[in-house]
Amino acid sequence: MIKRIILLCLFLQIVTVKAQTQVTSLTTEGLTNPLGIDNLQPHFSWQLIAKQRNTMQLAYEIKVAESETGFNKDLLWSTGKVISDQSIHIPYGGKPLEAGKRYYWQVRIWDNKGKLTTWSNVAYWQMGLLKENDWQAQWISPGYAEENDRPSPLLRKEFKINKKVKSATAYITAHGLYEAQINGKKIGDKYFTPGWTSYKKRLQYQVYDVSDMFINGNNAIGVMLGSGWYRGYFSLGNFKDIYGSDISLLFQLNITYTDGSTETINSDGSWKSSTGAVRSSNIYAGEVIDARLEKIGWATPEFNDKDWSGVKVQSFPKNILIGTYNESVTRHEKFIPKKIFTTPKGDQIIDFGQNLVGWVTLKVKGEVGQKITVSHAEVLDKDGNFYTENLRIAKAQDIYILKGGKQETFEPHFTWHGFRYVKLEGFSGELKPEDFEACALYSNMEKTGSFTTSNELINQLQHNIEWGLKGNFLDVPTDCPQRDERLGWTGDAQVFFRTASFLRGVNNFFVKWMKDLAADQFPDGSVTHVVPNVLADFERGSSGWGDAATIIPWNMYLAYGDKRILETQYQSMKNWVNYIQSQSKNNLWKQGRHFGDWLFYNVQDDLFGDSAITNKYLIAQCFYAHSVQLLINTAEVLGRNDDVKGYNLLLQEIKDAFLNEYTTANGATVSDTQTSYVLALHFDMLPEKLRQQAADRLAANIRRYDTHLTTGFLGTPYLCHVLSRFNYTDLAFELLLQKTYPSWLYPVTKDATTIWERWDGIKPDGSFENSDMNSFNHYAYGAIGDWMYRVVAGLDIEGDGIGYKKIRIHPHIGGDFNYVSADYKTPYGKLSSNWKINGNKLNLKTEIPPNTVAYINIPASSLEGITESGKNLSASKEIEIVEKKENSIVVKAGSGIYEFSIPYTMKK
Ligand code: RAM
Repeated sequence: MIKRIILLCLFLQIVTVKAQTQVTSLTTEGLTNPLGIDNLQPHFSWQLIAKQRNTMQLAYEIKVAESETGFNKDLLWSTGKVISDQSIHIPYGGKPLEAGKRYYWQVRIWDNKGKLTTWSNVAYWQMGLLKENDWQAQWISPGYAEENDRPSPLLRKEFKINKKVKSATAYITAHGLYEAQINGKKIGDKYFTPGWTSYKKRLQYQVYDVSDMFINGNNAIGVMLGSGWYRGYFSLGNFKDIYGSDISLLFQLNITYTDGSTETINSDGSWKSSTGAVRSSNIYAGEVIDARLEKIGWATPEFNDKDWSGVKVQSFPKNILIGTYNESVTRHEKFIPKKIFTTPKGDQIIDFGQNLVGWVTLKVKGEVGQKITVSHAEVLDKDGNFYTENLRIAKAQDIYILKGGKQETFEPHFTWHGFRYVKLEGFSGELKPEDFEACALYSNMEKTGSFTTSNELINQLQHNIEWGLKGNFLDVPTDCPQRDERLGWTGDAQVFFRTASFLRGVNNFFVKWMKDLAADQFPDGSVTHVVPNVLADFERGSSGWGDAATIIPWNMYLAYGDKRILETQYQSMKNWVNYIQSQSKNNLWKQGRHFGDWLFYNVQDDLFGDSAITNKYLIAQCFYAHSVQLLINTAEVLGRNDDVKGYNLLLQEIKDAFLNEYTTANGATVSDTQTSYVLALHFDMLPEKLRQQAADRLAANIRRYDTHLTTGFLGTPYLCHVLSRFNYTDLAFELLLQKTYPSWLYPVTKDATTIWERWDGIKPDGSFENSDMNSFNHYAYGAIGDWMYRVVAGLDIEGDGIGYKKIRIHPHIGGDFNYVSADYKTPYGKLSSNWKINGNKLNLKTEIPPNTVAYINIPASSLEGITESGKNLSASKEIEIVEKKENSIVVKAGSGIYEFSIPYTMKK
């Protein structure tokens, strides 16, 4: 009996604890338990789980300790109770932090229900190396004379361990790329490390917890290097040695034993070097592996390296070394062959069913010296043959030479390919599906969004947008992943940023890239076309491209609510604006080379009559104003009042100049294209009284093209937003659902599994666009994703509620959709909007994260008949009715799940 009572009490306790608010998802610098933080004031964030609706944080308390169990003594930081609803980006404010040390933290909060939560689980972070002389390791390069093809160097070191290891941390970076092992096992799960930055100014190192990788007695470290971005053949023109001709390693291993003593194993003159199976490796060309030359066991202690060369100690700088905050590239989805077949030309092909970025792992059994060639392609031509012309000079070929005898497994190390199909040469006998697996590789950012609807083509479009991101977020945001390019084009990145932020947690990814943008910015303020910059000096200063300097930081701030991005980028933003100003005369930016509305609809066959050419300087003027506006917004947030004043005056002059130069007295733009109206309206270039007429002209223009878009890279992202803003959402839906060229769905009807560079990469007759520039994995046009999340599902930020502290939920019912279901992980937790037409009812289900408030726009003109969770809305105590508009009722609600049922009449 007593037992039962105790059990019941325990049960009740669990139930009440569960019903209470809990603190969860602790992150440091946006990462879960990160290693290698070199910022002395790391930022903390957490989320709340609350069963009760309308839960807010009123106060918090943070404790930081030196050990996981040390929270009752010797705290480094204890905030005490801080009255604040801030739960993201709280800077550390305790005792100074030391290099290499691990710190532990916990938080509890007081909620608005009068409850104090229990302490959260313990989270930790570990500091990186903070000063140049925290690095005891020396830069080393192979000691042998390199061959022309530059086989991948192997570097090794043996050492003894006689005591019990308590903890061990490895700090690694390279000139080139590295793959490191301890005792024959790969360290960590990352690829293409140390990642790509503006190497001469900023070189990342990675930090690994290797405590469990040692054995008692002899141990070995083995590191293989690849040329990669640093010195491999790369960039437009396929140059080598862009950052230097050396290939080098910096490796430091700090071991702490259980007896408290420490030891450091460093890269230094005692290491050995040689080459192995990887005979050459370049990003575009692919990799050549000769298994006959494999040094079996080279990274294990049993290996005999007496024939190996020594190493060269180098004096490369260590003061440019920085910690890594962006999520490194890791392995993701695996694909098995969908189809194996022979083409009309007689090639043996595997179709993996998805245009992906990564490589194929294959198993093969054959003769010694047998050569296997794996070529990659995104598409087949209209006759069904393997098509690689659009890769330009990128060979994209992996070549394997067999050792023979037993089954062998191959995959490359320091290259990647963009492909759906592979062509296989050199196999004897039939290809067996189980011997081939394609693996996608991309930066390991958290998935944050999903979007599904009742329309399968739109779902495929979403899928394609997501794969555009997966294929092109490989440490830097690239334009394309397959041809001899793969560069961080600034224009592409800025147009896609907002969409990307819905799909993945891209904050750290872009914090890094924006720092490279600033690092490579020219002294005159101009921004390079690609970041990190590997093009000629004159390749800079284009409108719509350089504006990545202002557009991305501002939008990062909106999405993630971290002011630091504005602080760190402010000078870069200002320099860009000042650069434009220096290029302008009478406030008109009318010089320089600009890409304009890149890849807009261009008539070849006079389908609709007109090519949609928008004057490049008209575009430049619009982006000039936009960048100035974003600089003003930023200056306001940072309290730089002089700049706010000065740039506001400038903005007015820029807009006046625009009106004089690019609009007629009746309010038409001189180019009279969709893009010209879209930019003029989206960036508020026109006075209030001219706006609706301009929107009407835009709508008429779209109708003139038989309800087709004609926009290129710069107009496309804002097209539907502008239509929605000026009461043309129905037309925006028509454009979205348009299936014929040019449209978003046209490629979907052509079996696309990614977003194409051009609206007509494959033409209606099945032939290809010009192979000089015809990527089938280019995310820019995927920027429509933003409108789908923000307008169709209606998930947005309300007013000044940056980081989604205040949320607007404003779904738009339209198109042929019966339902739309979207969710998005905000910094505060899950936000969702699901709407569904159910006969004469519209059901709207939405989830609002704790510690936020939402303004929900219910599509109805009166409260009559509207229920929430089965009760009359007007009777609800939890939901406040804020505003009744003509076609919507705005209600305010706190966190929780809400289910509205709204009377609905189908539109005719
Ligand atoms: C192409 C790139 C990129 C674009 C530039 C202007 O080479 O693919 O998408 O931004 O040109």
